[in-house]
Amino acid sequence: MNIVKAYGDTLNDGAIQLSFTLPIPFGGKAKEAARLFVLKMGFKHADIVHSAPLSDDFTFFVAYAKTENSIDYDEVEYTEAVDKAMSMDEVNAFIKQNFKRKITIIGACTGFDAHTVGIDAIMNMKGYNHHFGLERYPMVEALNLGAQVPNEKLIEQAKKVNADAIIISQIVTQKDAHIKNLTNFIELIEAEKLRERFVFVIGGPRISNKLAIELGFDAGFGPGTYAEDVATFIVKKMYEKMIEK
Ligand code: B12
Repeated sequence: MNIVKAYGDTLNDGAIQLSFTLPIPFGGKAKEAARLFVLKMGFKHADIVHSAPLSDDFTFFVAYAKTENSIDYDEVEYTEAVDKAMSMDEVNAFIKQNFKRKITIIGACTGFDAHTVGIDAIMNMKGYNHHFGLERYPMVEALNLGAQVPNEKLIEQAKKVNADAIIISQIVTQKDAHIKNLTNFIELIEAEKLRERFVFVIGGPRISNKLAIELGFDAGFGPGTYAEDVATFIVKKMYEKMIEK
């Protein structure tokens, strides 16, 4: 057993920070309402440490609160898609050695989602936060279709270019739009019996490896992902599939 509690400034003090918005006008009464609201959630102490009007009728709050709750860390089950990412050079060497050809990765932000920055961070030449994107990898043919790409179009293009992996970005999660869209994608793939043909990876701020696997994808990546994480997963998965054959 490894029981852990939230840490504020003393081990096991149970202190946490919450932020939320209430549809009430800014002011002292609003702060008190917010404090009582936090206590109602079961927290022991609550302080509203910041509040600001968002409009005439909406106020944003930050609260510090304390909870007695704890978690047995040893009981938590979670597997990362990649334990240790290879560098760009290592990925290229792995591809040369094991596949003896360039691999093709096609990606898009699909459905109605218009956010391109996430998929660009992974695919564009310049990459993100000093980590080059897949276009920079000499042994990777990276095709970025951009945003608002229908699932059908991504699948059609993937078949056309004979891709090895399909990678999808989903940023908008309102009303579970990402789950609905990703489920639709997998249904299309299964209907066309393409599940074994490609490696499937998804990413976005609310995507976890666990969610990806539940939805039928091979792996999922969240915030702070770099191209080398995705590339490492893809080449290892391709290798695994190759030796299974
Ligand atoms: C920039 C931005 C926009 C720009 C997008 C410009 C563009 N060309 O992309 C514009 C102004 C167009 C925009 C529009 C909208 N936006 Co906007 N936007 C943002 C903002 C501020 C930043 C997003 C971003 O670029 N992050 C930086 C990148 C690098 O991070 P990332 O996307 O998380 O990507 C990383 C990981 O998630 C992961 N990843 C992402 N994709 C993939 C894919 C793969 C395969 C892998 C492996 C990894 C991976 O790796 C990346 C790098 O580490 C966010 C708020 C925020 N601070 O996040 C809101 C936000 C995403 N937008 C939001 C909303 C609501 C909208 C609109 C619906 C607003 C409106 N009512 O019109 C529209 C979208 C319309 C549509 N049809 O999609 C909400 C989404 C809320 C939700 N939970 O669904 C947010 C969170 C703002 C908010 N708090 O309300 N937006």
